[in-house]
Amino acid sequence: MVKLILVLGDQLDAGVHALRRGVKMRDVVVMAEVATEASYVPHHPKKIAFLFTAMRKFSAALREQGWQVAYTRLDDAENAGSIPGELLRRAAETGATEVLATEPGEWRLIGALQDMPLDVTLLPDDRFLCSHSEFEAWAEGRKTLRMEYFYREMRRKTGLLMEGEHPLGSKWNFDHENRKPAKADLFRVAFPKAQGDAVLDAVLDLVEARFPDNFGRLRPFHFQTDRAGALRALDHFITHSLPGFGTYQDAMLQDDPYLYHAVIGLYLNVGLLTPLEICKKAEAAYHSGEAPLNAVEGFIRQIIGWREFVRGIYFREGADYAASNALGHDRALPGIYWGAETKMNCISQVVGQTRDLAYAHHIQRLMVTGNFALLAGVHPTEVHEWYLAVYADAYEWVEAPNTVGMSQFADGGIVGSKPYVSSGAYIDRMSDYCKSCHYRVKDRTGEKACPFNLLYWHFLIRHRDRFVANPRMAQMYRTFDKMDQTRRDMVLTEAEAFLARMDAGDLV
Ligand code: FAD
Ligand code: DLZ
Ligand code: SF4
Repeated sequence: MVKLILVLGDQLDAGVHALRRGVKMRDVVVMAEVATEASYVPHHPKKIAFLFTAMRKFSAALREQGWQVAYTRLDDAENAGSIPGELLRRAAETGATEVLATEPGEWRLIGALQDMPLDVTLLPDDRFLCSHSEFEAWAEGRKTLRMEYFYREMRRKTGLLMEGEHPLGSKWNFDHENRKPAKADLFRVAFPKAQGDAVLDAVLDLVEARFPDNFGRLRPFHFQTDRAGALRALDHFITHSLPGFGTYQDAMLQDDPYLYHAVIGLYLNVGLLTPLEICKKAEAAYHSGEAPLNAVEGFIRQIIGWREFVRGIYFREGADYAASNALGHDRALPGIYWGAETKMNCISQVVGQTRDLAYAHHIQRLMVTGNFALLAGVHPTEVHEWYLAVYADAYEWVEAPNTVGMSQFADGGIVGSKPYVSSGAYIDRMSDYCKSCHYRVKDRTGEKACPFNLLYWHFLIRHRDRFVANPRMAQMYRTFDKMDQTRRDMVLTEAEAFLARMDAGDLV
């Protein structure tokens, strides 16, 4: 009897579990552009266009391979508007009662599929290196879960950068050689821009008409939208940027949004690339002398370490994780995140880049927009929804642990051992933003004091009881305690005044 094979927008891999279990001559693949998925947050128009174009091209490739595909476009008159609705419609059309689905990357959609009046089998998403049960077994009995130890297990499991039982170069982690500031460099090879085609053009027109008010610029659109293009982007990164990846991983330059980053997260997260093929190419570049070990190790750690680790946390912590608010923060997300004018050059640059490109690299997300939201005490759910909306690579399983956990410390320390907060000094060291800012990064108080400096102390005081005994934060408290009382009072008063002005919608 015919079965329906569900392929979601972020499951565009011919080897995805549900497709492996289906029978070409018998089953019908269901793919659908639907309003619920396109609007559970106001996704960046580039993200929607990327996904719909990649879905359309993937469905055509499946047909060429002999699959029968029932594909629904967003503007089809019969579109039921949701994934369960589309499955029910296709079930009625074909007489199918069974659905094979690969587990979605979001509790919301898992729940919706489990509640359906059809026989739905959720198969493990084995595009990842670590299954839920393997993560559970690793986490079991540990007081704290730290990525570094998990990562070593993944190195052993994959054999990447290993010499027998030992890590290549005798160390697991080469980060002490990384994280240097970068200089504007005329010779950095530009990120390759994809050419348009008829499928993309039709989707761009659709997205323009249907999502006119979503934050973000739709055009120009340069992302790749199929596997061949994603492979080209990966090869470009391995050849031109991987050698500088580690050293400049944390650097930020206002005229260079990508620096030495890979810009492959969006392809990897939808299945156009696989984690192991990426890591093997990076490893090969080390062995052929094209990239140094500090770069290759650092890059591979992001993929088999951080990426798998945060996924493990998301599924281990359960459906309520994304709503965590351990620090009790309740400020509304300021308008500057949606492009309202600001005198803080770092925020203006990162939000502007996000609006134009649906991309910001890790340190921009963590130490500029994330840091500011945490210092200002913004409600973590609002921060989470913003990150889920604005980046082309954002899916809840990876975005929520990074935002709610790593960036906002709203999970109380499951992902990270201390909050990622810093004054303006860190941003000044790692970027060229402060040079052209209205505020003065060296000023701790006064009219031109950098708001990150004011809010940094404000945050430490607000949460003194929680963090004063944390050994990784003790130095911060000692520095504050050494300030004279008048200075301390002034910092707090000015921080309060800044927050009040921001809440009132004044230009800050
Ligand atoms: P590179 O810097 O070149 O790194 C290579 C790859 O490593 C990435 O493509 C990604 O697959 C992986 N990676 C690196 N860091 C992480 C990490 N912390 N967690 C998981 N994978 C990682 N990443 C997402 O894929 N989706 C998200 O929605 C997302 N939201 C984030 C929100 C916040 C607040 C923060 C601080 C980080 C977030 N990240 C997210 C992690 C990271 O910022 C992005 O993976 C990275 O910026 C993507 O750009 P890139 O492909 O150029 O990555
Ligand atoms: C993000 C997204 C968007 C914008 N639209 C669709 C869609 O129309 N159809 C679809 O199958 N998937 C879409 N997605 C991806 C899903 O939201 C994603 O599969 C879940 O969030 C689980 O990760
Ligand atoms: Fe950002 Fe402060 Fe530097 Fe201005 S001075 S760019 S607000 S860190």
